[in-house]
Amino acid sequence: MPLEERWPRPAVMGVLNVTPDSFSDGGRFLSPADAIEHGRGLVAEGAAIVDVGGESTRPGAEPVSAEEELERVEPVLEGLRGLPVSIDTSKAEVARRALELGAELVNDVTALRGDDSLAAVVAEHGAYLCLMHTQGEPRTMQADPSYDDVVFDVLAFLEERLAVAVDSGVAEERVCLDPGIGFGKTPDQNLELVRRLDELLVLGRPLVVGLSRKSTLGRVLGDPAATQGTLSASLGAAVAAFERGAWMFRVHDVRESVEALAVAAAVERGRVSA
Ligand code: HH2
Repeated sequence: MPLEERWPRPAVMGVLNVTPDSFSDGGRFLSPADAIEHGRGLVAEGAAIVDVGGESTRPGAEPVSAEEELERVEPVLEGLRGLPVSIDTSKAEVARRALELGAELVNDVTALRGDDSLAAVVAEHGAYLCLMHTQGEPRTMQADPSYDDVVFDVLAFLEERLAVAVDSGVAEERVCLDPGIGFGKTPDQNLELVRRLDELLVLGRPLVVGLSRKSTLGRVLGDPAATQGTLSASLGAAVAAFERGAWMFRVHDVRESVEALAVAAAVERGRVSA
């Protein structure tokens, strides 16, 4: 089934970080029982899919081994069996185990550049795949981001990575693309990407955006040292991205995001119900 049918727009992807160091919720769901309860709650609040991640990708984060990542995510995936789940990983070994445990989508922030074996694992399982743009590695990506034109550069990158995925046997109808807000971009570059998000629609694939609580939102509200954005700023950003064609929204605050996007979608339709 094409991704657009599996998760109709606007689809909310709830974040479930099983990490000690994620920038907005690190350490909160390290115990499997807490993480499972939180994940179930996200679905109850209207998440179309829960994105389980065992490695932080925030600026400055240190990489973790596949063993450590698996140790964090396996019990959580077991506890969420039967619910729609994605695995936020760039490692083939972690993705394989997650797909065996029922995950449907692999969310790879390296867009298949982190592990040569990942594309084959996705293809073999007929899984869905999210390819995200980033410039540089998490440890250093905010040091000096530079682009000719951030939107053109991101577009060219995603086009190339989509071709790589398809050449590796991943069905194009199962791929979604993400400009990677906050990944090797200045606040102004992030805003430019959202402003011109519709230009990425030429790629013909659903667009995922992760703006939730990101520091650019705090900068907009006047704090030059902000490391996080607020809930209300996140909702404003999600609606702005929706109006420019975004399909899936990776968020921490599911209920509020579902409600905000339901209204944005109703306005787009000009009708209460679909
Ligand atoms: N952002 C983060 C992590 N994964 N995946 C996609 N597709 N798009 C994103 O924008 C994105 C992502 C970073 O946010 P968070 O999960 O809150 O922090 P951390 O990476 O530290 O876990």
